[in-house]
Amino acid sequence: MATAELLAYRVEVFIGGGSNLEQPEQQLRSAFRALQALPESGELRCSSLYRTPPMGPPAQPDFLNVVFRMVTRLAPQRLLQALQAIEHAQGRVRGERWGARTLDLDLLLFGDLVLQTPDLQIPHPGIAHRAFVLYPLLDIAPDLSVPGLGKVAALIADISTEGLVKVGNFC
Ligand code: A4P
Ligand code: MG
Repeated sequence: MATAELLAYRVEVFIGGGSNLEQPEQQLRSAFRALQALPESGELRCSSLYRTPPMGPPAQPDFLNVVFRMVTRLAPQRLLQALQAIEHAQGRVRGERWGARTLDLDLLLFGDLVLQTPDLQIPHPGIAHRAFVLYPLLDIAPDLSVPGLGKVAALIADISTEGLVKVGNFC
């Protein structure tokens, strides 16, 4: 791996997983195994699993959502590439924005990094408005703050939980 793709230190990252096609729970379990196998990364943990109503076009199944936490030395762009490769390996087809998908892996937080580039924004821009991200994040890291936005526990106060169902433990 090129040096520019590796950091000199390990960073705690949070990754949002979502699926609403082709056995969503199995899709998320496969994603978990793929994250476990990433190089230069470890200490993988999961939030509870949630069933969530679709944000976006309404004529699509409910999603299952989970948030993964791990530490990694992969640089942000390298990690994004790895997440997109996992999506691709699980049959992700990029169609309509916010449409149904076998697997979506979003890089939510990368330590306290703030990054605004055309193909990668960290924190993920939707983070503050999405129950399907904030509730799993709170599960896995109750004291977590989002750079520039504050505590997850405070952000959640403004978010409706309508339709959000905690299915149970995931890993
Ligand atoms: N990109 C920029 N920043 C990031 C980041 N932090 N993490 C770019 C991941 N990708 C990032 O993403 C489009 C482009 O975003 C990528 O090429 C990457 O360079 P995509 O995965 O190709 O397209 P998308 O996912 O359809 O679009 P978008 O706008 O990223 O949607 P989201 O925000 O991922 O939302 N409803 C429920 N209930 N649960 C869900 O999980 N997910 C979505 C997708 C919609 N509705 C949902 C859910
Ligand atoms: Mg996405």
